[in-house]
Amino acid sequence: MTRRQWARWGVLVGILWASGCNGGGTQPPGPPTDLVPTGGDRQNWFFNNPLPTVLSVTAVDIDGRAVPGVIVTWAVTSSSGSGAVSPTQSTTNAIGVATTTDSVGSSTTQTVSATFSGLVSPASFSEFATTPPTSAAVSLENFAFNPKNSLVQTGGTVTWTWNDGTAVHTLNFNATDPTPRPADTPPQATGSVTFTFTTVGTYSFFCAIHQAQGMTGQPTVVH
Ligand SMILES: [Cu+2]
Repeated sequence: MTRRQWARWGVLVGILWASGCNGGGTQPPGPPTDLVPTGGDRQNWFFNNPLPTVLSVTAVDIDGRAVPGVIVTWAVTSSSGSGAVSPTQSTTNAIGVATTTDSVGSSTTQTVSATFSGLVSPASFSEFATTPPTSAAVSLENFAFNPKNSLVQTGGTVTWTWNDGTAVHTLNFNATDPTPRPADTPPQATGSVTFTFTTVGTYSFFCAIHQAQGMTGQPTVVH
């Protein structure tokens, strides 16, 4: 809505109020007076990668009620090398929430602001980036993958090592995972597999024998 439409809306609310027709909790919200960060602040992630959680704000009126239809403008406010937000404008939904995706750039700290026309103090987000690891090791032991989750950059390697005595396990990848990915192994009690990941994404692997008991894991590959 434009500011003029908001003003008109305010007048309408005023008329309803004056006529004694205020519906308490069911009363529509007034014009927005603030943006409250409601998701995605203070993430720790990796240089030149999109953050895993989208940034979100909730527009509220003077009484703290969520306001739909507010056009929110997003901007990276830290210096060059700090990545980008997309889209740079989004509109609050039925529950007053607007979102954007955010990629951190080559700076260790990134700040992002969210505002609407006339807002005195924009909402502010701080995000942090480091270099992703180039290798990770996963041990098959005690009928589990340890650690369950690992992360490497593209061109990085993950090594799985069988360390569970005489117990046999397999390493299988989900058929819908990105490619290339490691080939499935037969059941075995010893050995290791090392794979160099070249495709960004989230993969999921499992032991075909003990999957139902939770013997699963997840490597994430980032830029
Ligand atoms: Cu197993």
